[in-house]
Formats: sequence, structure tokens, C-alpha cells
Amino acid sequence: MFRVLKRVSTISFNHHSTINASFLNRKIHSYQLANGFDPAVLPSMVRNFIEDSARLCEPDSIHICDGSESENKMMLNEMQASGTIVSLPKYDNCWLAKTNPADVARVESKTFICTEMKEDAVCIPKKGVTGMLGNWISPQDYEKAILDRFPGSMRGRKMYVVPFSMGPLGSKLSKIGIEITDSPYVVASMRIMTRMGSSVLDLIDDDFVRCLHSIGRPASGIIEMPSWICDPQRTIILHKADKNEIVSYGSAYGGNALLGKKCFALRIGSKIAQREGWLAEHMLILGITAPNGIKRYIAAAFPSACGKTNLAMMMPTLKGFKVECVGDDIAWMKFDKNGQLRAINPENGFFGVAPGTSYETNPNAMKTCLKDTIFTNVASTSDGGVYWEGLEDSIGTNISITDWHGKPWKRGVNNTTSAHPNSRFCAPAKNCPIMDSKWEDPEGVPISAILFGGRRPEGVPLVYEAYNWQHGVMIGSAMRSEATAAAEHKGKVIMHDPMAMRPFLGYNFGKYLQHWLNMEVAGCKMPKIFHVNWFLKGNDGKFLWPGYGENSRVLDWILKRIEGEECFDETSIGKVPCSNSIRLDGLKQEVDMKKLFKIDKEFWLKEVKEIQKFYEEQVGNDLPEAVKNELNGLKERVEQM
Ligand code: GTP
Ligand code: SPV
Ligand code: MN
Repeated sequence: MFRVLKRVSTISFNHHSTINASFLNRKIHSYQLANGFDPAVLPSMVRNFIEDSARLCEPDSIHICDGSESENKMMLNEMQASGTIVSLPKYDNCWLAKTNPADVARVESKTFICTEMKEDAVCIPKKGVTGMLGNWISPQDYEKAILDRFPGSMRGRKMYVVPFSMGPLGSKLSKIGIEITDSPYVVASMRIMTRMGSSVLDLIDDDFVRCLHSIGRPASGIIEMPSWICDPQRTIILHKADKNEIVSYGSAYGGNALLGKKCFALRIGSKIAQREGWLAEHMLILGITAPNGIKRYIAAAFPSACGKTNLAMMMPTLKGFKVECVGDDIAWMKFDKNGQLRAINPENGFFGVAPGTSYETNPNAMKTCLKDTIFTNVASTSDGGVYWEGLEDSIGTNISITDWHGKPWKRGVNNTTSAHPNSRFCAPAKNCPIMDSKWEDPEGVPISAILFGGRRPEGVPLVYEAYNWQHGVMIGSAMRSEATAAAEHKGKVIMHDPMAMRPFLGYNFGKYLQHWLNMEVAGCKMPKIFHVNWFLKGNDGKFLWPGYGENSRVLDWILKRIEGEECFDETSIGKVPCSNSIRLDGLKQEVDMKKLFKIDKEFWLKEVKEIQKFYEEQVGNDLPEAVKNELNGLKERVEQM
């Protein structure tokens, strides 16, 4: 222990290295550079990062990724050899990974934001209350967490250097990162989810986000599942926004390990956005064309596993409408010089929830993952395909199923699910048949409306509109939703998930709300804000609204509102569709519009109380006055109902 600590104590894990370039060059060459890449061509900051990481993690060799087809093949071969993936011969270039059952979702409780002052990272909760809007770690504990885990963590392994761009290469809205990892699964996934490889190295200067990732090495020395090494006991995900630094240890799953996604594009991204005056949000972006030919773009923030991918790829049931996809998870949005809000999707692929996805609910997602896709924790079929809950009608009776643990599984016999509820497909965006022609436009697409929404089984109507921007910000801040399988939360409790950003905030939530309020300046065209809820349930526990493609009926009303049609009634909570303004023609099932739009005084009095409690206990003094006033306004209106 002492020996290790002594050795690493000479390394400062930061980018202010003073060692000169030629020395670094020699040091890097003393590792075996697996693909013969000449590190001399790299900017010194990049070399410093690689060198510091290599000295800390002690890999056997370093591989600087070029993103090529041949490199990807090598990665896939390596993973097949180690049993991390198996091929799915039913499709074209598709693969299935099964993880250690202890590494299946994001771990929010082990995700930290590091700042000198705690209140810069998180709101200070009321005495005796546990804060739920992010976890803070001190710089000292941050360093210690790294030194407790990383020294020698890559021994016997290859260290991959993954240069990637969040956003189209060269767009002014894009940002560059380098992820260092010892997981070929992460490399192959990053190649799908981001623009990755030599073309990024060509653009790189000293301004990039440093992402260090190791799957780790359990302290016990016992590796339970050699095909999926991880260290769940010591998993930790660290962010230092002012240093543009992300450090992740112990997990290879999704947002824990594909560091461009939640860690960079949302947590570090939201902090950069605050500094630079734009928004980094957990939002899908879609384009919708109405039968009259007018096209609008809409962004929507729903919490994890609450319908973003489905809405982003929707097949409208209303005739004459067309939806096209710009992105399904993250939006970076900035006002242009004409005061128009423009959005880019910083990602290059989809890491989508598999269960529930089918040709009935989301045919475009099904088509997207027929080739070049890595599936994780879904079930497999005897004819070399995939299976999950929701695909019951799509497989023949002669086909047998192997569940995500690798055990034989029979529907109606086994009382488990065949696929893990957070099982996913990782597929390139370009495979989606309805990608928008402007999805890679470096200028971004113009946003006309922002939707908030969550899983609310009761009380919250199908759709309502905010009275103005400020009211909309309050609605976003008050969002709540049923917990899902995307993180470690158990059960179906209704949790606060403001702006769908609770797990992804990069700084103090009160300051984040103030930043949203500050976006409203003279000369800017503020998008209209709506709240939607596809998840109302009847007394029988069934959804009251058919959802999926039928959500086009709600988008139709939203489009009418964007065009200024007066198709609304004013209520205490906001503007709701006036009677007959939501089209129901051609709907295959009866829907109870009364229940879908019921605004119950008792329910909303309770809701207001709950929001007030949330503000007081969780946000405290950091709550902007304007948001407090909006809640008071809501309270008064509800009391007068
Ligand atoms: P993340 O990738 O975790 O951020 O999730 P997401 O917000 O993209 O959610 P996604 O679209 O993958 O949907 C998650 C689950 O919700 C799936 O099982 C869907 O089948 C289900 N779902 C999506 N849209 C609807 C809808 O309109 N109605 C109902 N009832 N379920 C839906
Ligand atoms: C989410 O949880 O919101 C996801 C999946 O999109 S992950 O990439 O694991 O964060
Ligand atoms: Mn998401």
C-alpha cells in the first residue's frame, strides 16, 4: 500500500504538468503504443493527459483510437474472444453484451460534483433533510477517491485513448473531449454515440474535456465475471467542472462509462452553458411537419425511461403529419443573433431503452437497430436475434429464448422478465430512417416549443401550456415522475425530477433555475412551454391515453398554439385545450377526455404543498424569487377554484 502511494504521490492528477514535451514523448514511447501512433503530433495538453493517466493506471500498452472500420473490427474481435459480446447472426453487424448483474444502470448515489465551495455544486438542504439535487465532493476527497482506486487499475490491460466530438465536427456549438478507458466495450460504444477518431484529433487544441475511465479491479482480487469486469463496491463518478474533468471508476454501463453523454454533455455541459449563456438539457429534439406544410422543431425534457426516444422517432397516427428526428436524449441550445433559439443534438447515436420498443410502438427504433448495433442485457433467441418484453408478437412458437442472465426462459413459465428493464440498444443515428435533413446542421435547428413531462399516474392532465416563460420555468422546476429502472431507485415512487435534470445537474439547482430565467431577454423569441403526461392511469391500472403515435394528437394542438390559434381555456394551472381542439378522429380506442383533462382542486392543493416543501427543503435560499412568485400565483389560483 505504502509503495503504491509513494509511487503515485509524485503524480499530480491534473493538467498543469510542467514536464517538458520531449520527456513526455520518451515516456509515452516507453509504453507500447499499440497502433504505432506518433504521440509527437499531439498537442502537449493531450499528451500530458495521456501520460498522467498512463502513469497513474499503469496499462501494458496505449492505443490511440483512429475510429476506423478496421480498428472497430479489432475491438469487436477482442470482445468476442473475452466473451464480452456475442454476435447476433440474424442481423447485420449486431452484437449482444451481457453485463455483470451488479452493473446494469447509472448509480446516482455514487455520482459527485467537485467544487471548493459546496454551495457552488449543490443546494444546501434544510437541516435534517437529505439533499436530492446532486452530491458534492471536496477537492481533497476527490483526489483521495482517485488515489484509492486508480493506481495500477489498468495493469495487464490496454489503455484506449478515445478522441470525440459532442456535436457535428467543426460546429461552433460543438465541444471536444478525450476519454481514456480500459474497456473495448466503451470504445466501441463511444464510436457509435459520438463522432470519434482521427478527424477529432485534427481539430483538437488545448480546450477539451478530460474523461478518465477505468472498469476497475475489485479490492478482493476476485473477478466474478471475467467477461464483464467491474468494481460495483467502489464505483464512483466524479466531475470537476472548472477543470473540465470527469473521472469514472468501476462501471462500464451507459451513463456511468460513456462519458460524453450524461457526464460531459449534461453535467459539465450545463456548467459551461451557464458560463457561456446557453442551455445543456436532457431533451429530445424533433421536427414536425403539419399537413399545411409548415415545419416546426420541438424540444422535450422527460426523465430517464419516460418516452424521449419514442417521441423523437414517432410515427404520427394523424394523417398528413410527419415527424423527423434530430436527437433523442440531449439538446444543446443557444439563441442566435436574431434571437432565435437553436438546438443541436451533441450525440451521434441512440442508447435507447429496449423493453417496450416494438414495431407497434416504435417501428423506426426497430429499423434503426437492425444493423451496426450493440445490445446490452436484452434476451436472445435461438435464431440469432434479440428479444425483450414488448416483442411477444414478433417471434414464432418454435423459437426458444435465453434471458439476459444467459438462462433458458419461457414466457408464462418464468416469472422474471427476459430482458433487464434497463436493457438498451446502442445504434448509430444515421441508421434511423427518419433522421431530419438538418440533424447535423452546424447552426442547429430553430426551436418553437419546449415540453416538460413525466410519469404521473394521476392528477396531471394530458397537456397544458404555461402562461409565459417564467411560469414555464416554474413548471419545469416542479416536475415529478415515477421512478424508473434507468438508475438504482427501487419501486414506483413519485420523485421530484426538475427539468428531468435531477441526476444530471452540474451545479447548484437554484443557480440553474436563475440561468433559465436569465435566458429571457429583450429581442429573443421565447419558445412556448408545455407540460405533457402520457401516463395517466384509470382505476383499473391501465393507461388512459394510448400514447406513442397517438401523441401526434397532442403535438397537433401544440402546433396550433405555436401558430397562435386561440384553441385553449385558461385554468388555474395553465392553458388547456378547449373542447374539441384535440383531434380524436380515427382513434381506435375510446378515450375518457374528462379524466385526461380533469383538474382537481384537492389534488392540486396537495401538489402545490408538495412543490413548496420541495423548494423549502431542497432549494432553500437559492430559489429565485421569480419561481417562488410563480408558485404563489399557482397556489392562489388553485385556492380560488
Ligand atoms: P432514457 O433513454 O432513459 O432517457 O429514456 P427515454 O426518455 O428516451 O424513454 P423511452 O422513449 O425509451 O421510453 C421508455 C419506456 O416508456 C419504454 O418502455 C416505452 O415503451 C415507454 N413509453 C414511451 N412512450 C410512451 C407512451 O406514449 N405511452 C406509454 N404508455 N408508454 C410509453
Ligand atoms: C438515461 O438514464 O437518461 C439514459 C441512459 O439516457 S444513460 O446513458 O445510462 O444515462
Ligand atoms: Mn436519457
